[in-house]
Amino acid sequence: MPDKPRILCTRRMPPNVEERLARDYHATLNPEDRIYSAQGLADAGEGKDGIFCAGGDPVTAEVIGRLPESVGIIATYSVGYEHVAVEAARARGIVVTNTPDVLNDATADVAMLCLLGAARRGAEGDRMVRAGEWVGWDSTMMLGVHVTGKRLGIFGMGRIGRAVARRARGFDMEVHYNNRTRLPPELEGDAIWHDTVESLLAASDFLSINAPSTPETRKFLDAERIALLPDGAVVVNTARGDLVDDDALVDALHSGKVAAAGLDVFAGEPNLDPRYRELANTFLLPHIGSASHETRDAMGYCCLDNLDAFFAGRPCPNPI
Ligand code: 8YV
Repeated sequence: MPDKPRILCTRRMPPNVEERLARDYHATLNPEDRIYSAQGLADAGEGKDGIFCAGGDPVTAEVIGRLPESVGIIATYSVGYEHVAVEAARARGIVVTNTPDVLNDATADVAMLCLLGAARRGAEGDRMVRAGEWVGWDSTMMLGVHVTGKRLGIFGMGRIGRAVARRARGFDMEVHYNNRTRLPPELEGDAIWHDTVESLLAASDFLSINAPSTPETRKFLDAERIALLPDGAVVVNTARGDLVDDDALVDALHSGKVAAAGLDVFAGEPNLDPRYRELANTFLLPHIGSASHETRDAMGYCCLDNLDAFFAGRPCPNPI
């Protein structure tokens, strides 16, 4: 290895992050923010010691198989890592790290934005004002779903789910959750545990999806499960789009079974199912859960801390 490890950074990063990366490493940056194909990524990995990648990059088993022996670490600038073939990396002795914790608050804030935006018709109101269609007060104009006192079901009570729960308590919501395992009392607080998804859904006037995308969770919210929600429920997704069966949710939004949906993530994003755009009862954001200045810097520093530890021969703080 030359004097400094050689790092491929697959995406343009915030200036503070690129500065530290360029200072401490032989960094191959991506100022034009080109999106790497699998082939391009494997080619660009030639002669590198580490990969600094991001969500959506195709870090497939094939790409990992083509990386040179010198690559010892893949640090993903994301908490989710479904885009990285972790088992293939492990088989080659490549360490994979992610960025947990630093984005809990920012993502939970956006979950509340989606929850409120959907319930209180934020996008419709904004469109009305901008279009000059707001003609005056009316006692039944733009009535939405009341939030206070309602039950919020959280599917996936990990660090982000718990940050959503903290915020929801501030809105006087009753928090319910389903998780693979019940939380210890100090983390559970007054949240009500459900041992099945089905039981959680039946108690979810609002449903917030906060679980990772895994073979078990994909399309978990399908027509059968939507039928279990109380009529007029509000669905919020800030986790991954593929946890939702789009046909089922679009049907439910049309019928009113689901009163509104606040979505920050979509299957196939940015090419989301176009029917969401046509529905008045959707509040749609372009996957900005972690997009605050502080959080995006912190995510970058987290990747860099993992790289620094790895190349110093220390254990990485966030191995997967
Ligand atoms: C990122 C995310 O914006 O961390 C995640 O898993 O979904 C987002 O915070 C994105 O994946 C960037 O890598």
